[in-house]
Amino acid sequence: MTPTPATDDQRLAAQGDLHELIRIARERGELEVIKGVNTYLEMGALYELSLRDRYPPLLLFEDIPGYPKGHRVLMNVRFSRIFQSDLSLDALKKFRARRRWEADPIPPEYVTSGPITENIVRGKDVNIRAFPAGHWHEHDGGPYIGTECLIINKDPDSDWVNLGTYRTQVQDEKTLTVFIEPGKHGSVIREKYWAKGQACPMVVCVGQAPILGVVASTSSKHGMSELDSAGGRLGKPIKVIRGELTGLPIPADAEVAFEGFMPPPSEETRPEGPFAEWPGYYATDAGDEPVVRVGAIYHRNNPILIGQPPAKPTFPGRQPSLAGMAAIWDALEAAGVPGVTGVWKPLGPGVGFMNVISIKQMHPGHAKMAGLVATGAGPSSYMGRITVIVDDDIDVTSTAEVLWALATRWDPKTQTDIIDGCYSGYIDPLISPEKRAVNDHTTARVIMYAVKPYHWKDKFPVVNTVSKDYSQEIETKWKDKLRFLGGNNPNP
Ligand SMILES: Cc1cc2nc3c(=O)[nH]c(=O)nc-3n(C[C@H](O)[C@H](O)[C@H](O)COP(=O)(O)O)c2cc1C
Ligand SMILES: [Mn+2]
Repeated sequence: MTPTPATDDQRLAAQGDLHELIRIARERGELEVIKGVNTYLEMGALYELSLRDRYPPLLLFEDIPGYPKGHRVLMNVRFSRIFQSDLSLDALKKFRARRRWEADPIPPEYVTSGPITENIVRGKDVNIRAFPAGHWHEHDGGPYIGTECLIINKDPDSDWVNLGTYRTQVQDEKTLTVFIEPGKHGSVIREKYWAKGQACPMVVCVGQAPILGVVASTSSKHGMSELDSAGGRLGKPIKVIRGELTGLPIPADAEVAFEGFMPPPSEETRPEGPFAEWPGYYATDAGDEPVVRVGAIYHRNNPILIGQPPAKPTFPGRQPSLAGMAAIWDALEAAGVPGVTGVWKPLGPGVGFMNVISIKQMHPGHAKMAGLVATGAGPSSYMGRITVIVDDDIDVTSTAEVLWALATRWDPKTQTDIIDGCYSGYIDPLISPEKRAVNDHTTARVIMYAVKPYHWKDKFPVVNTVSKDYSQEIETKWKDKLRFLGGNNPNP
């Protein structure tokens, strides 16, 4: 079944409110309520089975053994049909056009209470283990309560409040570890406190309006609060309360938030991970990460925690999002590459590793220009690995078409560039132990120019296919009379 896309109104309502998302999904028949599932591996295995579907249902786990009745886990929020558009070039073009009018940021509105203050647990009563956290994959280092979560901290030198999505492991009743890659905003901010010998005030929110998960996991400018961009996208301020211990803003209609302090690593670290990552591997062993000492828990009655662990990117439900492709297309245009007709990430390599760009070749060296920019640009450089440039007659959304272009238009010897030492990440399985030991997280890139060579493109053999226009004319003429075109054959 391929459910129909949601309407703009449905999408906006669901973005702003997790309970509204569940209501709309139930109404559309896209909610699966599952009772009696264990958080240890079973929940993760059911989640993976749901990814066989291009548009997996929302999974709502209830009556979870070992946890208070009413404490629930919701999965597939970001992959639900309500938020996933059609995977077509047309949808990508519409996405780019719509995003250009993106609204101005709206700062949050401080309130004194909300659903999140229905229960406040303080000090010695704090028990993180009362909340269901999936131990998602067999070799994970422990339960991860934060996958699609918000880590909230504030720059000590300005008003900047940052929201980032960084995985959060349960260490004990009162301790979490948060894994933040160096350079990410949450890390830049915490280091400022540590430099002064202070613990960084921090909030970890593990169930919230879907829009907050989107902004927290998308890179935005240094100094720009994701709370403001979420408000802008919804067209109304995000309501927040002030945390009792830290003064940090906590979304007032969130489900569960842990508040506390992260001391410098010189004071305390715990073994964190390993964790099954999105490239489809455990690329690293456990490492030492700083802790959050949790001093207060805020939660709704019957809270819903969001679970969104990584999964091998070959599952149909793990299709890369249009946002990533749009960002690359924008970068190509910003760099002045003319004639781009398509950008795509095929299913399999996941959000990184492989990008396909189609161009209408306009001058000698045009394909090379596109290839070099697409390989080096911000949105495509991190864990990029493979760039394929194809002509504009190739449908970039079809892996078969892209492979056909490679098989027939790409001369490996003369139409390839290999560039060494490019930006990759610690989760790249191809970084050797020797490179890891010296923090060299770089790998090579290949650019394959699967285009008709420019200087003899007009002499390139003609493609063996019926022209689009004639094909359409004949389909229209015959479609009522032939079963393979969806009609009824009067002479079966
Ligand atoms: C589900 C999910 C999990 C993520 N986990 C991590 C993580 O564990 N550590 C990390 O550094 N980034 C992680 N990211 C990526 C960051 O959220 C992303 O880089 C974001 O821009 C960080 O916010 P910042 O730009 O304010 O630092 C994750 C993204 C998603 C969608
Ligand atoms: Mn940020």
